Formats: sequence, C-alpha cells, structure tokens
Amino acid sequence: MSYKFIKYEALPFSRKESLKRSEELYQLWNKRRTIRHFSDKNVEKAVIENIIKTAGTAPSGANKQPWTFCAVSNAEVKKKIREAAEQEEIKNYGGRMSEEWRKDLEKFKTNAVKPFLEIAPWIIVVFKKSYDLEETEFGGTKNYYVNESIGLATGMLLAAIHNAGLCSLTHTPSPLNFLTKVLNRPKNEKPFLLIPVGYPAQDCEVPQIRRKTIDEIAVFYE
Ligand code: IYR
Repeated sequence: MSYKFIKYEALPFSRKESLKRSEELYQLWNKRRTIRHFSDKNVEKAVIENIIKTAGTAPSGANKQPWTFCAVSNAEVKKKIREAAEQEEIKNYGGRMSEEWRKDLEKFKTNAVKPFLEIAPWIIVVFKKSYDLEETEFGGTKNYYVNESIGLATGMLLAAIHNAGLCSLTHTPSPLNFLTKVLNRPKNEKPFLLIPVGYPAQDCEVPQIRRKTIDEIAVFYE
C-alpha cells in the first residue's frame, strides 16, 4: 500500500512576519517554568483534549504515532498515583539517588512529598508504545524511533499546555512502572512521563534559574 500524495500548503509568512513570529514564540516560551505548586482550579476537558490533539501532530517513525496520553482528573486515581509515586520517591531521596544527584537537586528544594499530584486538576501520563499489539492501517506491529517520537510529542504537549496559559511539571518518579498497574495499561505501553497540568498556586514561587545563552547552546557553520 502506498499513500496518495497531496499538495503541501505552506504557511504564507513574509520574511518580516517570520522574524516577528520567531521572536514572539521565543518570548512566549521563555516565560515557561516548571511549576511544583498547583492551584486546584479546574481546567475544562476540552482544553486538555486540544492539548493532546496538538501533541498527537508530532512526527513519528513511519508515522506509527506510538503514544497514548492518559488524562486523569478522577480524585481516587490521582490519590493512587500520588501514593505510589511518593513510595518510589521516598526510596530515591532516601538513598537510591547518588550523592552527586542529590547535590545537583538541592538548589531546587524538591523532596519526596508530592501533594501536587492530588491538587492539580489533571495529570497527563504519557505512555510510549514500544510495539503495537496488532497490524493496523499504519502498518505492522513494529514501531520505530519510539524514544525520539515520544520525546517530540511530549515537547509539543508542553508547548500546547503553556500556550493555553496553563502550567505543567515534567515529573519523573522513578521507576514509573506503577502507572501501568494504576492506569491498567496493556503490556506494549511503557510509562514515559507524568505531567500534572493546571494553574499555579497563589504566590507560587520558582527558582531564579539562568538559561544558557545562544552562544552556549548553538554553533553556526555559515
Ligand atoms: N524525581 C524526583 C527527583 C528529581 C530529579 C530530577 I533530574 C529533577 O530535575 C527534579 C526532581 C522528584 O520529582 O522529586
């Protein structure tokens, strides 16, 4: 089977518009911060759906789209996630993380207690499909470049969350496999990232970090 090929409709921006839009997007993204203190203010399901649809436009190996986004607002499920995540984090902070790792984290003042997992109105758990359970219109059961694909989709998810004026935390209680059980996912899906989504708590503070400059992160060969 071969796809029918259709004309690509490029976005019709002038050079000036491109420059302006690139600057504006940078300004918007530069405002994104990882948030660890959430408000319990509700977020409409329709917004979460649009955010997930945006993530689902990410490129993927052979267009297999090897992802499932589980969006949790159910209080009981969030409680189960919190309890299981904290159990892992107690072990991590209690010794599973190396001395160097704990030192690198010290300045962020994180710890094993994760109330935001119950307070944030939504938790999106990104699962990667290492393979598919059956052949579909997208092809056989093999998936390709799964880590790259899921990373791209998750980045786009974060962009969509921020663009909607919402906040997120890329949370990695490790290991994440308790999520397979809590969310009853099939064996071909592996938890990738747990992302609380919502609004910041009133008076929410963030560490005053520095972002590397363009000279520190880019090399141009002109
Ligand atoms: N997963 C732990 C520890 C942690 C690790 C890294 I690397 C961070 O950037 C932040 C936290 C936690 O979420 O607390």
